[in-house]
Amino acid sequence: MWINKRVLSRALLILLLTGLFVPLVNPNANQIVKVEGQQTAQNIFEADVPVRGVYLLSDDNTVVWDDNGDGVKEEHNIENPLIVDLADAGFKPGDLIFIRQRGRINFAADGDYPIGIDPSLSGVFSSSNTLLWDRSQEGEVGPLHRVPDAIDAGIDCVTPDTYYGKVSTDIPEDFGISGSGVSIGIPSGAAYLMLAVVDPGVSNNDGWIKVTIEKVTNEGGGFPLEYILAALGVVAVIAVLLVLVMLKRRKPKTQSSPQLQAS
Ligand SMILES: [Ca+2]
Ligand SMILES: [Ca+2]
Ligand SMILES: [Ca+2]
Repeated sequence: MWINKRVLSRALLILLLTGLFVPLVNPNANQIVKVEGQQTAQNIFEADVPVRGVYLLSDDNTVVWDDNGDGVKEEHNIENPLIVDLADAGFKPGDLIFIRQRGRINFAADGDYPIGIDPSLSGVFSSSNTLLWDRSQEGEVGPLHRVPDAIDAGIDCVTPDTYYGKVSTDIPEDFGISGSGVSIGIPSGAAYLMLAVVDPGVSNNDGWIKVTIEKVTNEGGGFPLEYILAALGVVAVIAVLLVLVMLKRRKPKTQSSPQLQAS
């Protein structure tokens, strides 16, 4: 009878664990984003982040390498960052959004350098999509505040000085996106979000980066769905373990009763 209980409880545990962790592995398994740079029915926006894009002051150099194997080297320069029109993407000030980056980037396609996986990004909200391209300083695209309508949000991402010019690029309004992503509230007045890779020199970058922006739907919570599922999973596992412990404790009771009678 007890063995049956043990088998039953173990089976129950396995069922619960597999059932609980399937959504943890991929909570958006049914929410496949089909169109790049567009809003989906589930309010997930996905777009490419140009690997040579930058919204900060930057070196203005040209880097050449053969990126298509035809023996002819192509020129590469700094580019525009990803500029997300928040309203078009389905977001508005006051929304809590979860931004996640993934990608594979060669930070120095003209030389030997380790490949970066899911590289860190920085982002800045702005009331306009204005990005300044001031080339009055030799070898540099400025000014320091290239996003003149930047709106402060989140914890400041301290960005590195330029690689060649050794000039400070840091502005106080931007925030970092690294690791498994970041939750951030869209500040009042924001109409655009600019996103770019964190790198002292972007003109020699090759590879790809994709970003997803998801509206966090839980009201007043402030935690992404994944964290809630994980918390529920942990609670359920603890509950199952408690049941197992209770079942095990019953064993000596039933076995000790004949001994008591014998003595
Ligand atoms: Ca080529
Ligand atoms: Ca680089
Ligand atoms: Ca900064």
